[in-house]
Amino acid sequence: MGKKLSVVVPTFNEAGNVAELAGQIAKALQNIDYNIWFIDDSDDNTPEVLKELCEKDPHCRYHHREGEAQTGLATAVIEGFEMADGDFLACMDADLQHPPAILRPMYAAMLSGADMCIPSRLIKGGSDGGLNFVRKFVSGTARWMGKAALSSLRNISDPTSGLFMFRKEILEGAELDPIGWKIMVEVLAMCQYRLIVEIPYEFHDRNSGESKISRKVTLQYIEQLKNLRTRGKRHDSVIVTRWSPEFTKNMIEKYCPEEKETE
Ligand SMILES: Nc1nc2c(ncn2[C@@H]2O[C@H](COP(=O)(O)OP(=O)(O)OP(=O)(O)O)[C@@H](O)[C@H]2O)c(=O)[nH]1
Ligand SMILES: [Mg+2]
Repeated sequence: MGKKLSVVVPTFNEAGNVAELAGQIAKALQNIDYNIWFIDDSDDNTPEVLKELCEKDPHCRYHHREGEAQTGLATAVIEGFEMADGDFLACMDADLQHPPAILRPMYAAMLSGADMCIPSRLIKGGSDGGLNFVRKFVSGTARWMGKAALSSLRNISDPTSGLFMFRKEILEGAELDPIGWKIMVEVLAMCQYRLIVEIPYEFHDRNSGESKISRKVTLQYIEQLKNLRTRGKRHDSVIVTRWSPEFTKNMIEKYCPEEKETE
């Protein structure tokens, strides 16, 4: 029996990216049961573009939020996790910095028994897509701070990105607090899980549209880490496994082989 995958995509003014993203996800997830949940806070024409996309592509759903008490990236992702009906849930940015093709090996990792799959730019076969020095420094500092503050992040090579997949059940009973930008940090600290698989991936430049990251985000991250130091669960018996690119290919072949083209 196939497991269903729901990909949650938070969107803020991503009109130029969502159709391309949905198309690339469809290609990546051929013969896999999946849907995409766009949770949108845009103030441009993205909702109209999403409406049109959802009418055309039966895998897509969207929820546009307006006048809700809290908007923002974290509440969007958590709301998406609550609405989505997959056995496995994934979180992915809309701007194609996370290549959709990675969803297939992530799904294979989940079928192989992982509770969570965390792609990494920083292990053999991965790449940060040539980030400039400032971006590298900011992202390295965020990782270092996270690992210093929270033991649950220490064995994970790339714990601060917005790209991950997990079994829906790990959310049961976990109190996720929607502040800040780093939802995976929240999940790693607050949920219970045993096996994490890391697979390499290549990060890309934003496809179109603008970055929404701001100075406020840094302050919220520090607040989130302080908060999780007291709220976070203990994770004594977690196993983190790293797959090489070759092993990843074999696991796709074993768990979710791509359809061979027939004449
Ligand atoms: N629903 C919702 N989504 C948001 C919000 N802010 C950002 N996003 C989405 O969250 C994802 C990550 O935001 P980005 O601006 O790409 O942040 P980033 O990747 O850290 O920064 P860049 O590397 O500059 O792109 C994108 O899909 C955004 O559209 C928000 O307030 N609400
Ligand atoms: Mg981005």
